[in-house]
Amino acid sequence: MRRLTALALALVLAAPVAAEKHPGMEALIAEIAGSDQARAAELRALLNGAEKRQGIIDAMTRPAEAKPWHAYRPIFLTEDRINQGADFYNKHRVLLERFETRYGVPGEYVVSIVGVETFYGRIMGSWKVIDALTTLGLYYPPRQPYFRGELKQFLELPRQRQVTLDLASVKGSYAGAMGLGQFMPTSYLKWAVDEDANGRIDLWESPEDALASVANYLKEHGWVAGGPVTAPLTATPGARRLRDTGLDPVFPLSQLVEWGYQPPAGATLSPEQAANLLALEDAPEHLAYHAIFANFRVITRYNRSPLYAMAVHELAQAIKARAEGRSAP
Ligand SMILES: [Ca+2]
Repeated sequence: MRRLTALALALVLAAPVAAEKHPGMEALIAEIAGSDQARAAELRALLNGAEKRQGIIDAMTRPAEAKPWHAYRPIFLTEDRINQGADFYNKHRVLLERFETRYGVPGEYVVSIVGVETFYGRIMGSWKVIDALTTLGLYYPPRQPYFRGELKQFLELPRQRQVTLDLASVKGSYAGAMGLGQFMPTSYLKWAVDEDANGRIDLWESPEDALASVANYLKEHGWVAGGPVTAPLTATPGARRLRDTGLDPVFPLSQLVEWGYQPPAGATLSPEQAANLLALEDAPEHLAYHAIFANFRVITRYNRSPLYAMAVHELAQAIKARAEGRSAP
C-alpha cells in the first residue's frame, strides 16, 4: 500500500508540469472535462486562445449605475432612443403582440430592455466573450465566483442546447453578455428560446428568438401579466423618513400611505397591492418617491440596479406612447 502511494507520488512528480496560460485554468478544465481527455484538450485549446484584457477590468470598475438618477436617466431617455424604439416596436408589432399573449409581458418592456441593452441591436458588444469571461472569471477577484461560473456555462453552451456558437470568436459585452438582449451564458442556457423553431437559438440575427427570449426571461422571473410596475408617490409633510427598504414588494400599498406617501389622485391601485418604496434623486439634493411593484422587481432580475429598472420602465412608456402616435393614421 505504502509502496503504491510512493509510486503514485513519483509519477505525479515526474509528470511534466505544463505552465497554464491563465491562473486556475487547469482546475476549471478538470471540473468540466473530468477524465475526458479529448474534451480537456478541446477546452485547453479554447482557453489558450483567450486573452486577459485590462480594458475589461477597467470597464467593470466604472459602471453607469454609480451615478445618481438625474445623471443616469438622460443616458437612456433620449429622443433618439425613444424614436428608434418606436420604430422597432412598430416593425415587430405582430411578434410583440403574440409574445404578450404567450408570456404576459407587454411588448414595450421587451423593446425597452433591448433598447437599453444594445440600442435595438446596434451595439451588441465588441469584446470576444471568451476573453471577457476568462478575464473576469480568472483575474477579477471581486466577482470571480460569478464570472467563473459563467465561463463554465459558456464553455458548455454548444453541448447543451440548440446553440451553434463559435466560442473562440463570438462577440459580446465586456461582461460577456450576448445578443440583442445581452444574455449571460447561464441565461442563454436556461431561458433563451428557439421561437422561430428552426432548430437553433440565435440571439443575434433572429429577432423572433431574441425578443421571445427576453419575454420568457421576464415571465420566468415572475412577471405578473397586467400588473403595475411603478407609481409615483407624493411625500406629505411629516412623511416618515425611511432607510432603504429593499426592492421586494413586501408592504401593502396602504402601508406606504400610512407612512405619508400618497399615490396620484384617481390611481386605480388596490390598497392591498404589494409594493415597496423607492426614493430616487431626480435632481441634486432632491428625492422623488415611487411605489414599486412585483414587476419592477422582475426587471431588476435583468440588472439588479433600481436605476436600470426605472430607466427600462420610463423608456417603455415613452416608446409605447410614441409608437402609438406614429402608427396613428
Ligand atoms: Ca431559432
